[in-house]
Amino acid sequence: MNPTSTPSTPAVSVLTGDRSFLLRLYEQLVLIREFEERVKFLFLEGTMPGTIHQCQGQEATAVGVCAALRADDYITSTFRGHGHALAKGLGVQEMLDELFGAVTGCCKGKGGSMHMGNMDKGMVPGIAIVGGGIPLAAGMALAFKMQRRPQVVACFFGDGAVAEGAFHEGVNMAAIWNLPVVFVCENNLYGASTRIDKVMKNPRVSDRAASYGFRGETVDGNDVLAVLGAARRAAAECREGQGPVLLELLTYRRTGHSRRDACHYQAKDEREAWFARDPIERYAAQLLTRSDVTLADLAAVKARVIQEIDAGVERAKRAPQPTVAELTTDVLA
Ligand SMILES: Cc1ncc(C[n+]2csc(CCOP(=O)(O)OP(=O)(O)O)c2C)c(N)n1
Ligand SMILES: [Mg+2]
Repeated sequence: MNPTSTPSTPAVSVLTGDRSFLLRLYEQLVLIREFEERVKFLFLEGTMPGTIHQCQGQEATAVGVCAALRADDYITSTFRGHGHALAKGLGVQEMLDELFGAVTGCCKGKGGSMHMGNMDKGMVPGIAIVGGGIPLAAGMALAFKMQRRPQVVACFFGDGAVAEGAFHEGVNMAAIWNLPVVFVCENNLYGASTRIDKVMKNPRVSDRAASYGFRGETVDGNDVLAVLGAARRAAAECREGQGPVLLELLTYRRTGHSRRDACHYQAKDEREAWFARDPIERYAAQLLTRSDVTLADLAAVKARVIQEIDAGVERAKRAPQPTVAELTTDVLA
């Protein structure tokens, strides 16, 4: 294995790829954006409890990576996990119910926004400790390897996790044992309000892989097909026992770090440049270069998504809340 960075080239062509698969990717991107926008509204309106960390602008990282995985592969996520969850196949209803604290939520209403997950669908509930998912992913991958199961773990984390001790320990362990982990750094340039160049002398995250002896790659994280291609290559290498792989996905958070953050630290010209590279608009423009995809097709996808969310919110508002008797069930520590 050659521990160097390679430029990414999309493995899936928008012109020759399967139409329904490509439209499904579009649907997932739109679903994440619309879900997040609705959740923001519900939160600001005061209908929804708790706080939220949202991923508008980063949809292509979740969709591209999860589309490269199999149903029985796993992901680990962070406090910013709504997009990862939807992309891994969690349902709108179980997620909205969870956000409303209902017993019908994916974590029975006890996890909320920051701990979204469903083990049956291959998502470990979100881990809010920055970098906390990295050693855990290495441990899961070690179990897969020891049990000779052909599964892969994709471990999502932010640029803020890269300077944590957990990153070094988890990544190094995965490297020495060739564990099947795709480390996915969503580099959105900021850890809360701190810009990456204030905390990294070498801001190219994928370079770190070479120092541990495995392959790293920097990818345009706002190009869903580029992400998909890189993630497919990485997952295949992991399945062949040539893992781990580090993918650095360059992207941008359009909203504040959490809902109370007005995001004043992002420069106007920087925001404008990234907004012009919006992952959904870019992918829509790519899709429309096909003769068999029309604006009406894309509008129909969006209408379907909005309808699903509308119905989900109405049900979630009426979903049953846990009783006091359930306070200590499923509590392990
Ligand atoms: C170990 C640890 N330190 C600090 C925090 C507080 N905190 C929560 S999110 C965050 C910033 C994380 O930035 P990044 O990893 O880049 O993820 P992003 O928010 O950009 O998705 C911080 C410092 C935490 N949750 N865990
Ligand atoms: Mg970040």
